Amino acid sequence: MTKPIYVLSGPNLNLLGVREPEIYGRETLDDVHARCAARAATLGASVVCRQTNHEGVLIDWVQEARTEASALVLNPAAFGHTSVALLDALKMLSIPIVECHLSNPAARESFRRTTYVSLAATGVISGFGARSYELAVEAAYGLASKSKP
Ligand code: CA2
Repeated sequence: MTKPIYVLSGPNLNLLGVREPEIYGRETLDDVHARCAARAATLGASVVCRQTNHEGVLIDWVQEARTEASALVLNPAAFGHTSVALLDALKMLSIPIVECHLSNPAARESFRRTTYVSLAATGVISGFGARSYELAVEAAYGLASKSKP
């Protein structure tokens, strides 16, 4: 696999480890990205990890992933519950998409039960804290290897 796995995170996740540790854990996003890089390295793969608070920037990166990535791991954060534009961008990808959440949105407020991103995702990993990202990288790698032997 020559192309990297893109690991993209949405709004407010830059504050990970700073607030609400009871929900999101104590690790920072840099720690999470380091976990992803380490997991990818054990698989002989690589990751490109980015975070943005801006919907248009996230959509630009999803479009970039269409040609530059072997698979996409996406924690859309709140945009997952609101953004049809993000869903439309994801639908243009033919690479595997693994939706990833630190918490389990289905066990939280009712407005978190609608996730537009899930309509385009190959699979979803939620509720394992920072480990959700590692598991998502592993799943993305497996799917990408299967689709492009
Ligand atoms: O569990 C997840 O990963 C979420 O995607 C996180 C989003 C939330 O809107 C989704 O329903 C589930 C919120 C991200 C906010 O990030 C924070 C980080 C540190 C402190 C407070 C919020």
